[in-house]
Amino acid sequence: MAQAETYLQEVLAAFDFGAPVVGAIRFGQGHINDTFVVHTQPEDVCCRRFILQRMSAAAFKQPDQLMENILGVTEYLGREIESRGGDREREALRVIRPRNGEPYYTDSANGAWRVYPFVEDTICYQTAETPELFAASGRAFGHFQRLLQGYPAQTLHETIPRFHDTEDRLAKLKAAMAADKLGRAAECRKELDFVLARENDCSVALKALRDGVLPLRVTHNDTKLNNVLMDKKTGVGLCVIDLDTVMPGLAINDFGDSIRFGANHSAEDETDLSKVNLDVSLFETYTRAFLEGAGGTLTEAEIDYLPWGAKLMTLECGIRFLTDYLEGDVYFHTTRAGQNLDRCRTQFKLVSDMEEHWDELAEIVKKYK
Ligand code: ADP
Ligand code: GN1
Ligand code: MG
Repeated sequence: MAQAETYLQEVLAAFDFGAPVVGAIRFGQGHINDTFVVHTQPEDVCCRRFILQRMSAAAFKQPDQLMENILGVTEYLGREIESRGGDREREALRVIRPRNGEPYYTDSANGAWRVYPFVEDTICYQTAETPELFAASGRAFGHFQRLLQGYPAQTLHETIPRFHDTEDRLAKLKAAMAADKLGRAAECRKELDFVLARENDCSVALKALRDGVLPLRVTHNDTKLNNVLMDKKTGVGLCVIDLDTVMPGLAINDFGDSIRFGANHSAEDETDLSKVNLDVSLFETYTRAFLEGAGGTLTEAEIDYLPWGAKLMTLECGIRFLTDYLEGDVYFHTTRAGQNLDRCRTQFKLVSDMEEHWDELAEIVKKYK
């Protein structure tokens, strides 16, 4: 697919921003969509901004279904937030339809684009700079789960089939390894052995789901720290964004993906693994905040399985980065050679750390039951 920039003029003309557009530039550090910030110049204020995104065609095969989910979820969240006396415009995303009234715009090359108002006076963090910040994200994601507790899960489309099916992710890694399209497999032997030694782990959460131990819920499925906007003034986790993967899933995965990304002090693609360490106290901070935000939504079994959520989301993400590396970096955006392999290595380092601290993690979650 051609560079998103190629279609920008066409796409900008397809939306009514309510004022002249003065520019659009790339924005954010997401790995999946092409995100732009659009600046407009209304008469009443000096500038009003919007987020314009081309949804990743590699990740999302059915943009119509994806946008149906997002419209349903954002409208439901809006009503829940309003009924609790919150500010709907700042605490939830709102889809702005193109001039043709569809939920999104399809460009001349079949790219799918959507627009949201830019939520101003917020900060999007890439690392948990303080425990308070990490706690704020935990409360926001826990609360998100609580707000959507009554959402009719059966109406949601599976925007990425088998998204957190770790058994399937493992099978795909094995297939990529066998195909070895780019001759990169030899370089990844150590990483593959790491995964194979944990083959049985890949089934733990799925088995608990199959056995009825863990319930299926409406979950976010991509709970990185940079998918929640923090209020600049209050520091509160204000608005959960990146709703592309809201689908039926496991609450422990929402918890776990946040731990994977935020309970350490390094970048996801750090090359010096001595800097990549699980911060157990951040694990505790997040556990407390997430459960506080969820406000009694989680069952005792779910709380017991939280450390598994952390380990499996981290292992699975490493498996996905490794698979993408072997397949030629076709899924996750990269800015340099070897970045997906570096990302995989940080994930596996964190998995090892979690195993080392396993008893401590289990003790921590017990405290909050
Ligand atoms: P990706 O799936 O590629 O991660 P996101 O939907 O998370 O895409 O958007 C990428 C980045 O754009 C976010 O991390 C955030 O910085 C910014 N962003 C997205 N939506 C908004 C919004 N409505 N207001 C302000 N910033 C936003
Ligand atoms: C992607 O979209 P973004 O950058 O928030 C990915 C997640 C991964 C994450 C790893 C739809 O998240 O599943 O955990 O990268 N999102 C999708 O950083 O695949
Ligand atoms: Mg994102």
